[in-house]
Amino acid sequence: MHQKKTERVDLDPQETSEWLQALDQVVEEAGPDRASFLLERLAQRARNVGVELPIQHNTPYINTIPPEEETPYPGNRALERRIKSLTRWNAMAMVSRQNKFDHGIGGHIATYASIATLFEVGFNHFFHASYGDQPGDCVYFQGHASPGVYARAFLEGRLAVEHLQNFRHELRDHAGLSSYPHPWLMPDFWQFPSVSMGIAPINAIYQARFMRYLEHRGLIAKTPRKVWAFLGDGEMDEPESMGSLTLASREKLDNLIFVINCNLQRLDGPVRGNGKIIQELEAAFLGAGWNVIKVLWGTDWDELLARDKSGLLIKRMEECVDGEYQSFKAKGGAYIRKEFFGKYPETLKLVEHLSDEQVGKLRRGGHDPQKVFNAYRVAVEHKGQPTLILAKTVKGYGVAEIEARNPTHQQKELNDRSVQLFRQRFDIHLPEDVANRVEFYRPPDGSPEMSYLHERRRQLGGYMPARKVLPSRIQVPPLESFADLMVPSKAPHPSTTMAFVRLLTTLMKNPQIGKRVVPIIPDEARTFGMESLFRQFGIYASSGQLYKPHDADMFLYYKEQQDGQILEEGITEAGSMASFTAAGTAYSNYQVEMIPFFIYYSMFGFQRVGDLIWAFADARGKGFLMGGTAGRTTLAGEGLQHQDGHSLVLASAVPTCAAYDPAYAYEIAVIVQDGIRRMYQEQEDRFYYLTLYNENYPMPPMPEGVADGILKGIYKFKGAEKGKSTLQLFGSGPILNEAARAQQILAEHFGIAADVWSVTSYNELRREALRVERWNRLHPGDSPRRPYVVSALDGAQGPIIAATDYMKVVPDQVAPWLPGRMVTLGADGFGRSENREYLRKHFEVNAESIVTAALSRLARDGGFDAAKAAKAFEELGVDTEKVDPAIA
Ligand SMILES: Cc1ncc(C[n+]2csc(CCOP(=O)(O)OP(=O)(O)O)c2C)c(N)n1
Ligand SMILES: [Mg+2]
Repeated sequence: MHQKKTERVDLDPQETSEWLQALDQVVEEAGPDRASFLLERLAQRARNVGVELPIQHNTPYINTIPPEEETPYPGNRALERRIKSLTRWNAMAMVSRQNKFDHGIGGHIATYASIATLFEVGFNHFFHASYGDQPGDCVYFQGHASPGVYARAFLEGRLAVEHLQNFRHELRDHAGLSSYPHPWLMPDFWQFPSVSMGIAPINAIYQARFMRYLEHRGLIAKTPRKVWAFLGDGEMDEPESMGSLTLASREKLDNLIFVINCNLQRLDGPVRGNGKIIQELEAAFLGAGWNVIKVLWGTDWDELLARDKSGLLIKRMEECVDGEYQSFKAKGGAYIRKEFFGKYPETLKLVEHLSDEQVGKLRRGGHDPQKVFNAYRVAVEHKGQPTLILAKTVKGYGVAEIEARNPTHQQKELNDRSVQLFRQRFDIHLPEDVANRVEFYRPPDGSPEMSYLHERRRQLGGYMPARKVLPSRIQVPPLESFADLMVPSKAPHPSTTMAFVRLLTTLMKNPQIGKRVVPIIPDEARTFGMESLFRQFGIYASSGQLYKPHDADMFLYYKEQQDGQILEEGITEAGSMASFTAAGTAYSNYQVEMIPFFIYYSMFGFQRVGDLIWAFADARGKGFLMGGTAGRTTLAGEGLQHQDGHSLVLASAVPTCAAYDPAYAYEIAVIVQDGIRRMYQEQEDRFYYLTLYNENYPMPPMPEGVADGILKGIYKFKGAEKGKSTLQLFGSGPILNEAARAQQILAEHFGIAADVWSVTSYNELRREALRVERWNRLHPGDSPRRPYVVSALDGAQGPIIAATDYMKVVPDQVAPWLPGRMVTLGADGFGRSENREYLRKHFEVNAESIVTAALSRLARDGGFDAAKAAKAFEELGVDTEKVDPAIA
């Protein structure tokens, strides 16, 4: 970065003046575009001949669109103001009333107060609910501005008074409204969960990209559809908010518009008290290749700026920091005159004809429909780049005693005087009794404002937000389609990862649903042996392949194509999860059912991007998360940061996520096939997490009659070969092989017969058992039902030893239903870079450890001689005094 050199001496003022005159002349005669072209060429030449030029990523602190380039407002400003004022009223009333009746229930007034104009101009002129028979724009509403969105839906007649009265009371007799946008709680209304800061920006970027993907692949019609994301300036602090900006510019996403509500405050205080958040964001977004439009000053400033011949007004605008701008609004007109305009006699003079009240009301750009409209118009028409609109607003705008104050975010109630002032401020005309009781108000049907409001929405294709789901058009392929996963594997040593890749290929070739499959990979395809998919299905690249790949003459070359099916996301689990979200909710946003598979290092899923997964569940997302290189002892050589032993624990926390830990190819086939049936054919709102391992071992054929057990979570994999078994061994994933080996050792060396069970999902077993238990609790008079895990084990004798490559708490989930029977072995603690043999010994999950646990347990129960057990430990090479891996 070059330093800005401000201290330079003008060595030849005459020459300087000639250059400046020449520039003035070009602007006058050929226009600003020509001048800009010439300057660009000059800059290029200067760089070529070694002149150092400062890199500028900021424009002056004024509106990007000059007044002369604005078009007149197309709507009826008076009626729109009336609608907006009523929306403000109802939003304020909703929060304020609720806190009176149910103190502390929460809600926000100040945020919507600042964003109202930004929403309303959109609702009246830009947000398309549909494009002909095609779904409309995707609008991510700033989450905690939800009262304003509800208030508008109420005016539109889509919500009743009872809904508003039950804001944040979902559990009352009349269904209420959720605090924030939650499709899970309001499935016909909200589309995009947005209130966890940073989730909306990254999801919006990948949504816009996925829209292009669907268009390029011919799965949806091309429309002028946009993705609008309304974000907070404080929200931009989150790494997720800004982390994917260059994807949007690289992909030329001119279907994407960010609107950042720059009220200069976050929760505690100013966003950048000592600086200017708008300038900071402008530089970052311009640097990232976005089109940036600043909307800082309202129309009443145009005239002041036009008269500012000294240039001191702009200078003053530039030198004030946000902390000062906040004070100006908090302290009012007289203070602004003194502290802002009063700095220079020239600027003070500019406002001498205005009263203090008028000075106080000089509007910021984000509160001026004329300025906002023009910014949106330019953004919508802009080609080749995503657009950022930086709209300067006031937090708590128009709410007397909280405007621009530090605690404004938390303000939930207004006293009578504030309500009175609020009404005056926005000319809110209401029947007196309605106003006094702070009640909700909707003007009668047929009134000019109601007619106008409905007509505007009719023109824009309907009401928003709204979430729609059409009947399913997906027919799941029968299990037989995956026959090669049901028979002994041809390859001598496959892994479950390889089996999955075979399944995915089969699925993608399926003539009915193959095109709906979206493989998503964060730069890990070779790790999972998926590179063969590159050539077969192509990597999505919006501009095709602009180079000849070096491996073009090879069979499996790196093939990028415009209608490629694979999303190769690069090293971003967050970005991949955002793609997974766009794909997994396409059934409702685009009415196209897509089946995403996101394949990643299992360690970097729930742990790394857990909040995005949570939002995915809220959005009723569908699809398959595939946690590759799973297992704390199975992923060898990578060590502590890579070896996952707890993603199944984290997955158990997500209510709609069914998590499985399969051992064999046929188990994967059964789970995925039934998953597609349930999610798509039956339209259940759920998704799947499957672990995939890279250990190579023979895949057995599918035993008869086990499909139901695989799906429910447990089935008997291998009964005792000889004699009646007195011991039960549970295994999952590759550790099932250790259980099988333990079965053999026990039989051959100790004459103990044991059964081996494959536990595909402790999580699902537990959930089912909890459901059954709850039913029993609520129906004490009826004969009790039995959880599946209990009935599956009918007749199975003796203690249970459960071994897993995950934490012990995973099997322990079913312990309450197996009273006193279960001993758990699992991989608690930090991983090591070792090989599998040593890892399994260290974590005590190998066959020898399983045998040890079994003998120990039998010895304690009196079923095996304790002295013999101790001797057996020696033979098995067990160090009874070794360090506990859980704390090592
Ligand atoms: C990930 C996350 N962390 C913290 C919060 C709590 N929170 C809610 S709103 C808010 C401040 C938001 O400030 P800003 O984005 O500027 O929005 P404004 O209300 O000023 O428009 C915070 C910290 C959250 N919702 N999400
Ligand atoms: Mg803010």
